[in-house]
Amino acid sequence: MKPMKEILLLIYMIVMSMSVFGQKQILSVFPNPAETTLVKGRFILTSATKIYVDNLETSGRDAELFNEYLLKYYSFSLDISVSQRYDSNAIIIRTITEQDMPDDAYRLDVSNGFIIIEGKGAGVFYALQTLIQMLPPYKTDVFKLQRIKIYDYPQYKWRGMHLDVCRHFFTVEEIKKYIDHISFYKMNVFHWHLTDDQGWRIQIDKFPKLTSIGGYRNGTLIGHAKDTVKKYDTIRYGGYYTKEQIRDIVAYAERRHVMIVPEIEMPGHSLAALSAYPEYSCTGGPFEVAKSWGVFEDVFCTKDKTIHFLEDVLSEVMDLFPGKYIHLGGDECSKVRWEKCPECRKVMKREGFKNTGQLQHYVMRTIGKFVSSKGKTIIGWDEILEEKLSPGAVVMAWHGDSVATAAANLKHDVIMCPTDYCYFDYYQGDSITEPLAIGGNTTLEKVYSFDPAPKKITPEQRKYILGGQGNVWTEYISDFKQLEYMVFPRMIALSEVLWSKTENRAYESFDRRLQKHVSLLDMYRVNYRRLNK
Ligand code: TNX
Repeated sequence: MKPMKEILLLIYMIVMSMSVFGQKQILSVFPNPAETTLVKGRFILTSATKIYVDNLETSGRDAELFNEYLLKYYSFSLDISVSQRYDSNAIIIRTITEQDMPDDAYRLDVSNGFIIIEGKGAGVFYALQTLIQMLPPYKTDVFKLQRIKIYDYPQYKWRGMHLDVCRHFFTVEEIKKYIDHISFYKMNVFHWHLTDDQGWRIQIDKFPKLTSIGGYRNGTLIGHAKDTVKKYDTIRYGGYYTKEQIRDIVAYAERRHVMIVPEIEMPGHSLAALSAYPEYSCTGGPFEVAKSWGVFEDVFCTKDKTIHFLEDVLSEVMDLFPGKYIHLGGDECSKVRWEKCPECRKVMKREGFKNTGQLQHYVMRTIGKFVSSKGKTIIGWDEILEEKLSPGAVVMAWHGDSVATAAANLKHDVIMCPTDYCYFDYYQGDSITEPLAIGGNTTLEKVYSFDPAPKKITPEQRKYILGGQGNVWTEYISDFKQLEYMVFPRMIALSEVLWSKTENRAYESFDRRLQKHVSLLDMYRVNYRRLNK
């Protein structure tokens, strides 16, 4: 028998180690912050806690969003004011411009009587996302927060999520929710794929038929495009965003420090536009908005008339989106029609081209020049590398390392989204038990193992890798519930890959933190894929 004192000491040590374990568990923040120090003690946040900001227009707006969040999930909000003198029991928020701090960095100090937040750029907003993730996953009006010091900043500046709203349409409310999800994990780009064969989704005043005709299809494929017998329903399907709705969404995203990159596809994936305006094709049509998925042979003709049409469309698009980038697509363009088209032949002769592949480059370069003349930067899928890259074009590398390295070598910025790691339309588990998807197999662990820097890249080329993004093509994603299922939790893994330092990343710790984090997702009623226990 051990003496009583020893037993008591043993019990004390077990209890202490449990509480330390408990403290560690508290910090299930995604993406994992750069530097974290746990301090003994707690900060008690209640409805009496006050927020002091240095500026109502900048940090004040971030604080308001924090309040909206508190109100939504905990039914109370805090008093916000500008002040130089602080009572204790307060959150003090300051925007800083320190030169030696990385862009969008922040400090979050949950200390005795105060929570102090300092952020550069979007840093204050990010600090508040970290704080939010530390709050309890149930409704209460007393938060016992672990004291902690965090210094945090991103590794990559492009941390994006893409969404295809053409194959299936998502409402304004759903798009806003998607933006909420993106910004919650400190991601900062929403790549909005607005036009494709199966639907044109953006109002263009000069060409109203783009949406009235191109916005709707007369049925949709049932099952998989690879099924031997193709079956379709006969339900008219579609929708589009008005300019007013788009402006509203742009402002919504801006408040959450998310830049929207609109994509207008050309010269391929353009059947919806051609159904509305067949005169911009090679054959004159008629065409039907596509009901199935894949690559179609009817694409924009390369004649001047079509180029002018595209420029007019883009002028209206550029007016709507204040961001620096316009995505012009450029992927998967069939050359079959161009081969036989007298108008395309004329362009080839005039430009001295030997093959139709050069026409693809011609469209991207001509339109690219137009877009650049308006002060914007163009982005294209990596097929734009095939002939010659347009000046200043950013390459979205979906085919992986070799195209990315080639583009970086030419001193072009690159966004990484290789299919194997970043395609969230791919299966995330056994295709027999998962809901129908396009194919592939991209598990959570696989996404977590993604390294945005291509394998054989030199330090010089590496500077051109802006970051990466998850792509969500929606052929087999017909509603928001399924969208969340495909995105969660893989997007969380990607957010960490793009934000956190490589040395702070280990799958086991990620998995452990995630087990805890999902209780927050339950509170938000996110339809995430259950974790493997
Ligand atoms: C390829 S990725 C496409 C899309 C499809 C996707 C399905 C890219 C630039 N083009 O049109 O939806 O595969 O995964």
